[in-house]
Amino acid sequence: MKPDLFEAPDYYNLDELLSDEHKLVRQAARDWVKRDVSPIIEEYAQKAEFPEQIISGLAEIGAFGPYIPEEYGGAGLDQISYGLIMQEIERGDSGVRSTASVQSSLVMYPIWKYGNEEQRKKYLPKLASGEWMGCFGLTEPDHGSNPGGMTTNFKDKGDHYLLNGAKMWISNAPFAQVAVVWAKNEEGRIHGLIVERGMEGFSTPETHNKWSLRASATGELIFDNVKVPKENLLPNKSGLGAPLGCLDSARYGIAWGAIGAAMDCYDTALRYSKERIQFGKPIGQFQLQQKKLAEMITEITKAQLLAWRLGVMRNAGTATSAQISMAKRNNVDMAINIAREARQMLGGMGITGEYSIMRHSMNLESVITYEGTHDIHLLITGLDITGLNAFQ
Ligand code: TGC
Ligand code: FAD
Repeated sequence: MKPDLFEAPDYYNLDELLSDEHKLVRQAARDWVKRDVSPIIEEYAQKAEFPEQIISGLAEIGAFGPYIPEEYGGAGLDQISYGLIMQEIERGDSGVRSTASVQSSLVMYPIWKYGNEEQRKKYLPKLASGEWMGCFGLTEPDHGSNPGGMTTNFKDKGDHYLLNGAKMWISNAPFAQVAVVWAKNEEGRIHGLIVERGMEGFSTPETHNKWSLRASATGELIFDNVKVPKENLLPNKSGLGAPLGCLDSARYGIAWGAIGAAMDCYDTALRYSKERIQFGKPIGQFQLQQKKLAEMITEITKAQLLAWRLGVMRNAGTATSAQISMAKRNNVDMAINIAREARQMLGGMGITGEYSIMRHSMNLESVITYEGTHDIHLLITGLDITGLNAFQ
């Protein structure tokens, strides 16, 4: 793969909206990605393997629980810092950002928000340091966009719960020590349970043959009469709103992360357009190529403004779920379109692993599907503005 020459675009001087702390946090993540991710990620994506050696680096840049309080091992940062970290990581690879998103927003967040003090103290510091990795089991083979229909269930057996069912498409599953699993009790109410690797009847087979997020490990979670200790139930929130609350946090991070992937594609195409000579001049001198680049930077700038404003509202605690849906949907769509255009600008070279664009393009096919598909987020906006529910 070519050396990482990335230079971040900032067409509207948005750095003026950031604090010194934001910029420091972003720089640390950017430097780490250049040093520890860019040189190896193509090889790991090609061989469809998660590079486990980067876990400690992710912890060091604060990517595991950026906004979790320091008393639990988190970085105690604000929502904009969290977003900037996701942006920088996804600039390197969406699969690496997935690993961090799941650990932070889908495993640490529910333990912090819905767990009790013993659970927080037991799990959060180890998850923040990367000593333990976690995964989040919501999706099932027959229930993806409609998680409320889940059939994974647990029964009260007096001194423990008995868990049965299966989850599918679970990021980090093949190597996670801890799984936050959503299941229905005997009354059909959804609860979160912390399941640990090693519990009898719990297995995590890996999902192979992915053309997308190849450097992220995906798997199933199988529960065959798993005895879960009663103290592993998350006591402070139940119902579908509990997992959906975690998704709000992860979707917000993705709205920022997608900007990173788009920036990398734009920056690569811009540089290539000045170097590649056809018909005696750089291809960047042709109007059609300039149109692509001009539209890319316009869309990136709009997405940056959307993410920044959402971050301000998240910091104030006023962002709604529907506002988060709009940003996730818009920014991932923006990134996938830019990846496609940038790929064309590189001609044949664009399909090779010499450049990051094709990998981003394939990764973004997962990003536009997970955490709520493109169409599901549109329907969430539709419901919000009309008051009419297309899901019923
Ligand atoms: P609905 O009746 O609308 O809602 C049920 C209850 O939940 C509440 N609620 C929310 N609460 C918090 N945050 C949100 N975003 C919420 N959205 C809804 C709602 O108020 C209600 O509460 P209550 O108290 O009245 O019961 O539910 P529905 O069954 O009609 O479904 C709505 C729908 C379709 C929007 C929802 O199910 C949905 O978002 N579906 C998409 C599923 C999804 O995003 N799955 C993601 C799985 S995890 C993943 O993909 C990780 S990838 C990780 C990586 O690698 O980065
Ligand atoms: P379906 O729900 O079957 O949807 C198929 C199509 O139908 C989509 O186009 C959808 O938009 C459309 N559709 C569905 N309902 C409607 C409707 N009401 N109106 C209009 N169109 C509709 N899940 C986890 O729980 N944890 C994870 O860590 C995780 N990681 C993932 C990693 C990867 C690489 C991938 C690909 C997925 C991951 N997922 C995870 C699952 C992901 O969240 C689901 O794939 C996603 O929610 C969509 O569900 P589905 O694949 O079953 O598609």
